[in-house]
Amino acid sequence: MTSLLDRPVPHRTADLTLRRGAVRVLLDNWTGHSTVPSRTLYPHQWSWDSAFIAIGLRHLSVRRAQQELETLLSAQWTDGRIPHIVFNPAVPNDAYFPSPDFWRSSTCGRTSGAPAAPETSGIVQPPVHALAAWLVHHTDPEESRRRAFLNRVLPRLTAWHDYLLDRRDLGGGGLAAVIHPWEPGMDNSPCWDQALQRVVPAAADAFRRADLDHGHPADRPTDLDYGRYVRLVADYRNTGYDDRSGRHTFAVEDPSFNALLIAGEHALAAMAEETGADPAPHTARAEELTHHLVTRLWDDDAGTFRVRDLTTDTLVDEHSVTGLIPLLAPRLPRHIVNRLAQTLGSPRFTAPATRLVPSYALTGHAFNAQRYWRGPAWFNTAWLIHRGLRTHNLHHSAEHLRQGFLGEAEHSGFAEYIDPTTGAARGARNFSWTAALALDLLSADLKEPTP
Ligand code: 9WN
Repeated sequence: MTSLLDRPVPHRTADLTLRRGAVRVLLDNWTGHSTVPSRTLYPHQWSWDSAFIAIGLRHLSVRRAQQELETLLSAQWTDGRIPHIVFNPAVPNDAYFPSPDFWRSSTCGRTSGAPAAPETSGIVQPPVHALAAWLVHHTDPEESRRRAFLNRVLPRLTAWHDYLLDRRDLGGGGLAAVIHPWEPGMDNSPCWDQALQRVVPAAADAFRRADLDHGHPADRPTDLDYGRYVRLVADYRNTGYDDRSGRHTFAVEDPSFNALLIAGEHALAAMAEETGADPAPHTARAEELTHHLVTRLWDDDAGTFRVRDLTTDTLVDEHSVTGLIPLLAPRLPRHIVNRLAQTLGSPRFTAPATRLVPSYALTGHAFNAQRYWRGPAWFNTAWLIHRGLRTHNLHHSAEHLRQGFLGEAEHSGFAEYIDPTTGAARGARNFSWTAALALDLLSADLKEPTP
């Protein structure tokens, strides 16, 4: 343990304090084979959290970062899906809702390929994993080759992307759809409001929220939101988590989710090349996905990518951080990059009290400075936008964001999110991806290749 804390990296005292704090969070939240997002609010393993966490952990221990990803991948279903939660059997059922006995993956998910153990959720989260695996490999290629890390994870990551592109192309336009607001990872974003209106909420007495034992009600989704989340899970579960059952009350194409898939395909191409396989299918897929993303979700008048509601086949008229994250896509046309950079610097997303990017436009009708994904600024989306800015050589803006990120991560006690109007920390503290990504922005080799 001490050896991890004592690795030399930054020289400035402030950087050293930040690094020590971040390492402490990651050590405290490590369970022995993976990392919980938060000891209180989220006591299991989450999918996209683990990818972000591995990106930070690699600076402490490449072995531990590999293990983080491989623990998650060991819960993959045979249809290729990576579940959004892998439950720790040692944690009591009432510590988090929905608990394993609500999802019932090992029984209800059996025909879709859920493992007999561990218990998992049945939905997914954004595909950050291939990018994470490539970055972990790149940190110490020799160690990675010695342990055949890429040879083990590449087939699983490929199956994951195949699942998304085959089973989840619900709109038939070549993009992956999400079928629950938890899937894009931005649970109560105003982008889902229109589609959620069609969902009949489960009765309030049919479930008990555990999040309010730890989180403030003003910071969290409402009871009405939860009623709808529960209904959507129960309906999907009752089809055996079958994507081909044909009936999805909620189905949308999310720009950020698909941009991560594009970045992931580029990462798979790099990994294929490294292992002597053919990268061309992945490069081709990345190109196609970029084309579909622009064709289906780009709104040139608004200067942002939009969410497409598949029930009405229309673009959702909201400005959210999800519309800016496609900056990650390396082959995005230059005029779109320029428009996105403009939108990012506009009053919609330039907050008075944070350099991070608000989750929803400050000027939007549904803006709420405290409530989760309806305004607060998050560290993982800032990291993604930082990476996107660097990908397109917008180094000045990237550095501005990076400096803000590091200062705010430390001052907030590695908060889950920030009120963009006051700069106050909100949600959980000692939050794993905030610590991990701070460590990454402190330690990352800025020459690191963009796959
Ligand atoms: C539901 C774990 C997860 C993140 C999500 C974030 C939140 C869960 C919840 O916490 O979602 O998956 O219970 O609110 O929205 O992005 O992965 O940190």
